[in-house]
Amino acid sequence: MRRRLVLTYPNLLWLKFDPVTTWNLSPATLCQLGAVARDVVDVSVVDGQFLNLSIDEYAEKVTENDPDFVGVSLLSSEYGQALHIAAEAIKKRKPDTIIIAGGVHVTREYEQVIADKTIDYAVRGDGEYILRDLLAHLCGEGPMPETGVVYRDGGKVVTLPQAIVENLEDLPMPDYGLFDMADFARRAYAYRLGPTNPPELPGVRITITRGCPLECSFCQVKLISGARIRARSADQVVEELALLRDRYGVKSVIFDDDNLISSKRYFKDLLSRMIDARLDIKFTVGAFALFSLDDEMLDLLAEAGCVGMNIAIESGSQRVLDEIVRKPIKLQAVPEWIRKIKAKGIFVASNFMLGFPGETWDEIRQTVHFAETCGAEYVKFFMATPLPDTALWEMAEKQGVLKISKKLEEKCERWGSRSGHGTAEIISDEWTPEDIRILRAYEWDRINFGDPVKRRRTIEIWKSDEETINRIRKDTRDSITFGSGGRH
Ligand code: B12
Ligand code: SF4
Repeated sequence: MRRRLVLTYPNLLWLKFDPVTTWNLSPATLCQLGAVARDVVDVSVVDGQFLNLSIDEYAEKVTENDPDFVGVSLLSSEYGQALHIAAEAIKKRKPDTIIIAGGVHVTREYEQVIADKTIDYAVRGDGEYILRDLLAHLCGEGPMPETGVVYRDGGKVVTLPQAIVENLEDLPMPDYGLFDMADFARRAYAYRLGPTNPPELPGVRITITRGCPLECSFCQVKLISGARIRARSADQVVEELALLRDRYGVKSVIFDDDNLISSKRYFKDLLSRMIDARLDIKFTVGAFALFSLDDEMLDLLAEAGCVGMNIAIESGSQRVLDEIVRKPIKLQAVPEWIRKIKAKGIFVASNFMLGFPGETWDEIRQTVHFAETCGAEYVKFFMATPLPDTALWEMAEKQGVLKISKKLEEKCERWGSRSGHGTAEIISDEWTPEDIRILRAYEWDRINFGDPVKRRRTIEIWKSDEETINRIRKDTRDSITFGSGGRH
């Protein structure tokens, strides 16, 4: 008899109790893993977050069909604790379940993950083939994979090198049949649409590339996915979009890639094929690298159905961009690009970060001023949060301005249950993390919601209502006082 695997997301609301301000993850990752794992086991998917299951309900649902293996996925380390809660609850109900953990958090923090004895295997890096081969091994049908797995062997932890899928074109399409995608597409983003989510319901997230060759100091992507851009073929993407539309009624998507346009040729080719296929799917682009945009690409974007862009500018100070952030943006060119994008009927949101190591209070103020005046229709401020092993971490450590250390026990606390939006880890002679926390929340509120015309426009784009918006605003203000990490 074939053995059984459940692939699952824990519910991050166990740690943070506001469904409106916590990200909904895309089941595509689980469906992608399932599409390969089904070669060796029967697979099902439980998304604890989307179903908003309590810990008990979650453990019951995951174990109801008596699985042999449970694969728990965790995207970011900010919610690392959820993994341990999930594993403990599953083992309490069914102690002989083999728990395999994977995802970005596990890829980066595997030592901490495997230190928890309820977790049997941790997988570092791209999981598709490694999970399949590990399962085959555990079913007695093959050797232990040579990469990707971290496990205990007696008293010793064995750490194999990080895994990578060199050619994404070889992967099968995510097996969306493992999940009620139609329900997900209808409900998951209903609380707020707009440029950081799919722009219309039913809508889903999609990622089609992995990796980025750039060197932004705060970013962990190179460590997770490598510097080389790997992409699904344009034909595969068009086929997947058509399937999402035809089978699950999807009308819109957000392309959520690290840096979707770092290969301009690839991206233009994809857009042309989307146009030729007359997909009639609206889309937004999650973290658009403005410095790669050109007029031809902008025309193609508009024609292919792009209705919103979230552009990552990060700072309103050229010195901070060049010396600290290391992102190749020329601020001078930004307002004109925003004007051109808006002229195509594309909504522009923009991300900024505040409180970098060595940043002056005036430079922070300059960023707020730039955000307000650059033409973006919605702006977001994030607190510079150094992730371990990034250049930003090193910079902050060297300057002696890091509030936290890399020691495991402190990392557990740091990465365990707090959300980075509501915290800041950098100190300065000129400002405190609290200053940044307060500035961020109030300036976000003032710039986006102080003006009634802008407020109405945001409500319209989010397809939201006054009450929801006011609740998100209040959560964000509360995050200053209670440290609950409200986000926007
Ligand atoms: C798209 C994206 C999002 C999307 C959601 C994507 C989704 N999957 O639903 C949104 C916008 C919601 C999002 C939110 C956040 N994100 Co984000 N996000 C990304 C991004 C750009 C791509 C992730 C992705 O989908 N990749 C494609 C899929 C297929 O890859 P994957 O999920 O990693 O899965 C593969 C492997 O990890 C593994 N795997 C995964 N699960 C499992 C399970 C098992 C059992 C196994 C064996 C293997 C395995 O196999 C998979 C296939 O190869 C990454 C950058 C990156 N390259 O990872 C940042 C990134 C993960 N995000 C980051 C952050 C900080 C966040 C937020 C915390 C931001 C915030 N403060 O709110 C939130 C947290 C969300 C959460 N709930 O955890 C950081 C995480 C850093 C860290 N170490 O914690 C990253 C690395 C970007 C960065 N700044 O460096 N994010
Ligand atoms: S462009 Fe985006 S993905 Fe690439 S290094 Fe910079 S922040 Fe990371």
